[in-house]
Parts: sequence; C-alpha cells; structure tokens
Amino acid sequence: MILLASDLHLCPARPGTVHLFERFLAGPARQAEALYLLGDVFEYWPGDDVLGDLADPFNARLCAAIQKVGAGGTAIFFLPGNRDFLVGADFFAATGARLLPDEIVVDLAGTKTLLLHGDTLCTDDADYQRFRAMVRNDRWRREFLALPWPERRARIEQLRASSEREKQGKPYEIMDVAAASVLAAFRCHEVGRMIHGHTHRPARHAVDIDGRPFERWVLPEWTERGGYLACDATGCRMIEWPN
Ligand SMILES: [Mn+2]
Repeated sequence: MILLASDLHLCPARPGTVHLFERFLAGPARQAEALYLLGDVFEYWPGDDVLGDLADPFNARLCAAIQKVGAGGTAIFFLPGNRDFLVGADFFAATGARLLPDEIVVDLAGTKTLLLHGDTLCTDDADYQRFRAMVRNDRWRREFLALPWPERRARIEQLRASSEREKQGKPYEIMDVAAASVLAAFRCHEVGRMIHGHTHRPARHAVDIDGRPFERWVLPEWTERGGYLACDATGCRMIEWPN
C-alpha cells in the first residue's frame, strides 16, 4: 500500500495533532511500501537550524520518528508546501526522506499520477502567486536563511499575520484551485489522476476531460483528526485517522 498525507501543520502549540501523526508513523506508515508527504507537514520551517541548538527538541523528535519509519523499510518522499519549503539538506539527512520537486508524475501502483502540494493550482489568487514567486526565488532563499534566527522568526510571524488578514477579505472560490489550471495540469502531464492538498477541502473530484475520465484527490488538513489516502492497484481510498 502507498500512503499519502499533507497539511499536518505540526507545531509545538498543537500537541494533539503531533500525537496523531506520531501514532500514524508508528502504525499504518510502518506497514506501507511508501509514504508521500505532500507539503505543509510543518506549520513553519525557518531553516534547518531548527534541528540544532536553537530549537526545542520538537523538530528533531519528529524528524527522528520519520527516520525510523524509513529505516523500517517504508520509502519516504517529501514534497515541500508553502509552509515548509525551506527544508534543506540537514532535514533530509535527519529524516532519510527523498526530496520531490514541486510537481512530479509517478507510477502509483500502476496509475500515472501527478503529485503536487496544490498551491500552484490556486492561480486565481494573484496576490498569493506573486508572494510565492518572491519566496521561491534562490536569492530570496539565500538572503532569508542568512538572517539571524530571531529575525527570521519575526518575519515569518509577520508574513503569517498578513496572509491571515488577506484571507479574510478574499472570496472562498479565489482560494480554491482554478478549474483552468487543473485542466491544464491534466493535459500537460497526460495523467489519469492528480493528488494534492493545500486547500483543506478534502474530496475526490471525478471529471471527464476530452472524453476521458480523470480523478483529482484533495487531501485533508489534520486537526483533532487526520486522514490520508491509501492507494494500491485497485485504486485509492480516503482513510480517516484514527480509524
Ligand atoms: Mn499549503
């Protein structure tokens, strides 16, 4: 079985969700052939030095828990989201996870499947796409990571606060994926299935495009409960966690 999850938004302030994830790692994830984490696993990741002395043991503990699952034989893949895209070499060394690019087509138990976080499909949200282009730039990344830790933390807090403010004034539809972008992605990658998170609107959308059937799975956000997708040769199923 191949498992996929995203949008856990783990942080020390959400011990319940952290506990759910740890139970998931110790349970279903260990039985799986592969685990795909499709972004926003962490609420924020201001640089890999959160694994070092600057951090509380929170991040290191979670990375060790992920590493243990990989050491047990489950292949772990990590596709960064808009909250945790600053994961770097130390993170991958600590977890043993393999970095995936923003968009990747994989053979998921026999079906060509496009995996992505989902934010790149939200193209009606021009403000967000401008912001994304800014922070996903190599120079921005280098300069940001060179800042002292407290300043990085403060900037992330500012960015989160302004994004929360902006979201409140935005219509619900604008923050969802744009139909035209979904269509373009299906056509461009010539896949029958797409899996993403980000919007926190879990669903299976079945659509016909150019007379052919397609399915798009949206992964749930984890709060007091979680959920993941389990796929094998017979297809995918959404599973609530704990189940
Ligand atoms: Mn996201």
